[in-house]
Amino acid sequence: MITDSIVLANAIRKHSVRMVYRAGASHIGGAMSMADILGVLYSSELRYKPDNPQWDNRDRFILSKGHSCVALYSALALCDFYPIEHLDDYGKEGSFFLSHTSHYIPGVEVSSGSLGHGLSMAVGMALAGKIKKKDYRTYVLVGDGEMNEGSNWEAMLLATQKGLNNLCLIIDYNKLQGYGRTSEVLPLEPLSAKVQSFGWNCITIDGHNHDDIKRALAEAKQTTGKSTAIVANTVKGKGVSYMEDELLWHYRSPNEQEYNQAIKELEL
Ligand SMILES: Cc1ncc(C[n+]2csc(CCOP(=O)(O)OP(=O)(O)O)c2C)c(N)n1
Repeated sequence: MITDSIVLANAIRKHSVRMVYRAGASHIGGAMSMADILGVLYSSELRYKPDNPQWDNRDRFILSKGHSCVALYSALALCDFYPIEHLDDYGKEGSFFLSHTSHYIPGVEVSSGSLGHGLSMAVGMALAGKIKKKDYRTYVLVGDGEMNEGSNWEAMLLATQKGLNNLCLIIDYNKLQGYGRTSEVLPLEPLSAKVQSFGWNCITIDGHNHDDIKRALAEAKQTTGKSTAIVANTVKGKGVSYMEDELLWHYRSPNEQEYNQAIKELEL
């Protein structure tokens, strides 16, 4: 169990790069952009029991952008849900560590990867918590490209109708998606104003600043009567110089030399 969010985020980044390199897999850029958010959530924010992943009163966390699963798999291993060596199975034939988030992994609430479904599921979980008078909170992390999916906006309407203040949406706003800049593919701006016009509280932060992330999560907890969205401004590929803000690293897998350089930079 790692209780320092910065230490945890850095470890998540290193394991994520290693997994993607070994498996020859994709999607490292979006894993790196959300590592700090996971670092804060799993070191101090979420309520969970690694030895009892289905504990009824756990906080729920849904990674909706399931293509970035290496970061979540790493966080869960580093927080003792399973041995760290299990990460070596990622992408291997017969392994449950699939290249999109799998609910067969302890600590993973739902399988995801078909974009645009996590927020709807989170609304359901938050609503169930209200109906059952449970005090767990529900968090869902989506990509900015993923916010192009109309289902998200429908889910937001329902959250407002139900007054789900136990629900927190975090948007990993790294400004890049699979095939280009979000501002060019299908712009979201003015994002904060749009979210607020749906009846949500909206907080905009630097998604790599741990104090910012903690403050926003604390404000979300204090908010009454409505759900909170945190628009986290991030950089795709954050932490590795040649990956940062480069569309290429949505799909590309590092070769040996690139891998060694990435690890060197992350160890500085
Ligand atoms: C419904 C659906 N359509 C298309 C895809 C293919 N796809 C995988 S990742 C991706 C881009 C997602 O962009 P974003 O949400 O911004 O993620 P990030 O940049 O954080 O990796 C797309 C289109 C998918 N997984 N699901």
